[in-house]
Amino acid sequence: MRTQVGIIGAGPSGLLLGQLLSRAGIDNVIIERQSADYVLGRIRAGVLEQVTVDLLDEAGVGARMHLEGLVHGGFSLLFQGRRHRIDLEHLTGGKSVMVYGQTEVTRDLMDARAAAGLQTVYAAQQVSVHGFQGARARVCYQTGDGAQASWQELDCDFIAGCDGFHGVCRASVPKGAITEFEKVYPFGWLGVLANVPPLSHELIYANTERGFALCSMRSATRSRYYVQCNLDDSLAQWSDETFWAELRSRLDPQAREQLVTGPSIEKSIAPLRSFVAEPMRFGRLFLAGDAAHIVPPTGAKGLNLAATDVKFLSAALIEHYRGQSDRGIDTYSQRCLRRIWKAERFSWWFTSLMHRFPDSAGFGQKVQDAELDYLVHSEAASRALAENYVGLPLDFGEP
Ligand code: FAS
Ligand code: PHB
Repeated sequence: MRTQVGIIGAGPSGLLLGQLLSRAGIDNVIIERQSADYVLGRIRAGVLEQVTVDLLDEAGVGARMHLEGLVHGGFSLLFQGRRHRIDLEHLTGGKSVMVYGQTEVTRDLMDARAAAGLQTVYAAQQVSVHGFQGARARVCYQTGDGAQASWQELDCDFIAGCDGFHGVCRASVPKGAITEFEKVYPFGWLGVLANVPPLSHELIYANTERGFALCSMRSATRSRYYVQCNLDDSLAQWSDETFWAELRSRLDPQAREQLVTGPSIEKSIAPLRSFVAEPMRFGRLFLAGDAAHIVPPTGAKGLNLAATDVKFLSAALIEHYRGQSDRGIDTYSQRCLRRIWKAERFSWWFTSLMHRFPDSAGFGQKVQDAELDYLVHSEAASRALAENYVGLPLDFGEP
């Protein structure tokens, strides 16, 4: 089989890239190791920057997002029993964020791909990538199982590694050709999805003596909550009752009053890490999204960074195939990394500010308390938080 761009991974990065390339007439095939239902079953991001909203519109998949998504002009910080609203619209000259779950983004992209009759191979096994440093790249994989198993080979001009943190593409780059930067945090997030109305119309980020909590949502009838938990916690320790009691203990009195509890429809524990792999291009292989970087979810940057990688990569490949130039391809990695490192910094800063660290009692805690107090009483400090939260302009800092 042959295509112009072989895309590994049918998460938001791979699906969005496939959609943008197809709309520009560039042939592509997506190879995904899980089933479509499995991909849709992963509950992840919830907040989209305007850059991501615009890109989904450009990809022709924004209709349901504008119908069902929730535009948020602010959020609150809760600490020492009091809430402080960060007025995004005022602080950023009118910008906002869109609350629309990653699951729905993925579903919209999958539906558009199917409607266009584009090829996606689900449940592909033993995927491997070859030849990307040479004249032609290829992807090998197995379909079917048992007696029906058969090996397939996909010849392509380029491979887009959209296969997430645990994917095969970054792992296939020679060790000496790639540098990895990593910070692992000493706690995780326990997340619960429940069909209950959100306790507040906007998100609440809480820093309390018992740890971090986040009150988010997916719609007016579906809520998403998180509490900071120990890295070695297991889901077996967290019954719904235990979770609701712990969340309640991390809220202010008014929020406790408004909290509606109910059975969880999804519950998961995610470790938190900051990670960047440099560079992001290796001959005919490009890394995009979580395959190249991870941020702690505090700043809601993961999915949004993936979207801007895809924006730069799709533009570069379109420019190449239109015979205009290879400047986009040659500058892809450095353009992405400028934005990625600013988002890594913000996500690390916001995570450090809002979580309780086991080894930072005493002086460290007093400094954290002082920074929170300063942040909500300084318009300049709040503006810095707000402009990073809504997403820096794509050309920020460019000469
Ligand atoms: P993804 O990991 O979403 O997709 C990669 C795809 O590649 C997967 O479908 C995988 O099955 C496939 N794949 C992997 N190996 C393969 C192989 N060898 N062959 C073929 N396919 C392969 N971001 C936020 O902004 N807010 C959040 O709250 C948030 N919560 C998160 C919670 C968790 C547990 C995780 C892991 C991430 C979270 N993120 C969050 C970040 C997340 O939203 C990512 O940024 C987003 O999924 C990135 O999308 P992709 O780059 O497409 O990677
Ligand atoms: C979510 O709704 O899942 C969400 C929202 C904001 C974050 C992280 C997760 O910072």
